[in-house]
Amino acid sequence: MAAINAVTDLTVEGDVGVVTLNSPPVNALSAVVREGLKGAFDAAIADPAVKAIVLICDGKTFIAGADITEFGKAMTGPSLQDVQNAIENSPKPVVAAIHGTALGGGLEVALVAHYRVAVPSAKAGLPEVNIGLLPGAGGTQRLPRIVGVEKALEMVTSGQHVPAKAAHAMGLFDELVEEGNLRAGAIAFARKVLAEGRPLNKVRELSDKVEAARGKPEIFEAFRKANAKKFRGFMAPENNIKCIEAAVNLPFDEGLKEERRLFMELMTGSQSAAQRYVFFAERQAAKIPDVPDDTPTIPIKKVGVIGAGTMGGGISMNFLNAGIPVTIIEAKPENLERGVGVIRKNYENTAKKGRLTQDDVEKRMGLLTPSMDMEALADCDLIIEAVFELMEIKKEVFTKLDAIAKPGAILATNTSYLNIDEIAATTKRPESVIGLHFFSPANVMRLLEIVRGDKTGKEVIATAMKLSKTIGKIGVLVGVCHGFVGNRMLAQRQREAQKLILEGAMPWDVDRVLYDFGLPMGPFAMSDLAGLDIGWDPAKTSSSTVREVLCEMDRRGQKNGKGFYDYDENRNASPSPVVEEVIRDFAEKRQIQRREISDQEILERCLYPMVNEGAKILEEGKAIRASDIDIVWINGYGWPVYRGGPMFWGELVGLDKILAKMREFHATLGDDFKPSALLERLVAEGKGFKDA
Ligand code: 3H9
Repeated sequence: MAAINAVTDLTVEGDVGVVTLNSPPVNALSAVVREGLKGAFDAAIADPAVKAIVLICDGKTFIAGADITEFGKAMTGPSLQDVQNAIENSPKPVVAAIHGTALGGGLEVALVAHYRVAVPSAKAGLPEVNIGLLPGAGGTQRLPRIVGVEKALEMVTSGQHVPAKAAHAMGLFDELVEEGNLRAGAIAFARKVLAEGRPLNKVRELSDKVEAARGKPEIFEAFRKANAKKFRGFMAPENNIKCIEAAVNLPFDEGLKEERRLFMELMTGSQSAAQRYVFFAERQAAKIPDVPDDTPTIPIKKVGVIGAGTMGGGISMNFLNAGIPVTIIEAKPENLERGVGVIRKNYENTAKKGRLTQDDVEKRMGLLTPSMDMEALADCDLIIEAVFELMEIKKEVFTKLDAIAKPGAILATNTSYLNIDEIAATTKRPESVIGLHFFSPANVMRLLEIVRGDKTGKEVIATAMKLSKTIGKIGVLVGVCHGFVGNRMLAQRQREAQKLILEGAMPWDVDRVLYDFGLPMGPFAMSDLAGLDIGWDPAKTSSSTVREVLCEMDRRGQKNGKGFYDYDENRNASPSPVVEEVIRDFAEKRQIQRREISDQEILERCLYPMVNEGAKILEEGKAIRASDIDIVWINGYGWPVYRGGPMFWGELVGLDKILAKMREFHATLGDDFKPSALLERLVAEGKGFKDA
């Protein structure tokens, strides 16, 4: 065995040279990896004993892509293209042996090999779109030549990881070899290639699949149209599509040039910078400075959920999906029955769409035990309360739980605003109490705000963080404050939106500006969707807000066809002249002089106070780092990922610019705009949030 460099070996086994790469954690194509690969292939090609070459990786995966940490820095060592040229132009057949995930640049390396074999658990994909990029090493030109234009479009714009079986069926993998036996299987395959005198297949030379789509621009137009909603605001999907178009319409080398051009356009733009930041921010969120990775965790084998309403049901589904039994509690039989019925209906609907089998539905429902007796929670390892959002009720539940739950069980509350410490104080085990704030719909939304109380134990925190992964969520640890991170910042935006409609804007102006910014919907469309009458009490109403007035007029939102907007029978919204009148009248009665409000002011008024509030949250230590706040907003509130979250975006705008506006608003509009001390300090010192 010859070591080529610190991460690459070349072993000659009879007539086969085996190039082995070992660069943890994911064999990303860093400078040292490219150097090793180039050296190993040059050596294998020069060695007369070697007749065929296998490329294989140690560790948990084949090459998972370019090294994202190198992006934006000066390149050292051989380029990826140098490596690819060495492989593709090798006069000896090259077989890529794939396990784990062959992603991005990793798959692009495999695509210049003459053959690809994989174990059944392997996956392949071009996920660059997820970091605002496109496959920039020939992937967009080679992939459609193997899998055809439609599948290539789907793969590059979704970034999906295609399982080995499907990859084999579409010709991406030439052969599947026995699990756990990749090396021997790949060597045997290479010998078969030699014995049968098979050709040196070069994907770049294939043309039938791309020719089939030539002169058919309608394929691309239809694809763009079908995905317009999903791609809204993103630049990368469009550039990926253009590359596939180039593969169809241009000779290979010209197509490569176009791919390069479109790649660089994305690479130098702010969207990819934001999405790459988010990639690392997500992983960073899992790291808690005072709760090290080796902190023991509590095994969660059984979960209890109190409340079978929308939240309780959605929360339960997460655990059932992960194969963890759930006991769900409701006080009234009809509510229990309805809650369980909704869970079943949700699963049945998923099954109808073909995303679950009937068997899967039954398996999940089989893990659910409905009960009206809190005592049934005695053997649960984790109990999550999802009852009405009222401190007195929560306290009552926790007092009971304290008496029922087994020692060491985690007692969690799904409160979105309330003080966890106050709730924990009703028990004799505050160290076991934690907030698990799920976002509605709880079985869909990826965010889990994990709220750490004053006394919450480290094992409990470590368990909650681990559990968030088990149920496919991204857990972000936050501290106790009103509304925690997400809702506390949301309150800033909501307040300004309400003020703006009295000062001169209309609800649809505010909504349009925020929608165009990239949010899924504005605050007023959101209120209509949720129902204006949530929390509205007809007995106590006093026309004190526009919303109250609308409720008094029986404008309850989408559900009865009128709210801030008017709705037609298909729930299409249009601005409501009635609401316009209500707002004007409301403002007049309060002697608010209405004026022209620009889109820019709407944006600044709604979003700058959020950045400012984020700074206060950081300053108070309620979030560990600014990037955690961004992860909350992207995954819980639909902040567009290509804008990197409010804190990243704030820096992109310029903290000095935000501070100047906050000061201006503070002088004219009052204390809602008081700049945070941290913002003041960072601007004075010319620093960013990461230095906070
Ligand atoms: C590309 O290839 C461009 C080319 O087309 C063109 C070039 C010209 N780079 O996710 P995990 C780190 S773009 C650097 O927790 P898992 C990650 O930060 C790339 N670092 O593990 C983490 O570090 P830490 C296209 C990377 O098992 C550690 O590895 N490829 C990279 O849950 C473990 O990661 C992609 O976009 C990287 N490329 O999932 C694939 N990847 O421990 C991106 C990971 O310090 N990667 N790290 O926090 C993934 O999707 C997942 O990491 C993977 C493993 C599925 C591979």
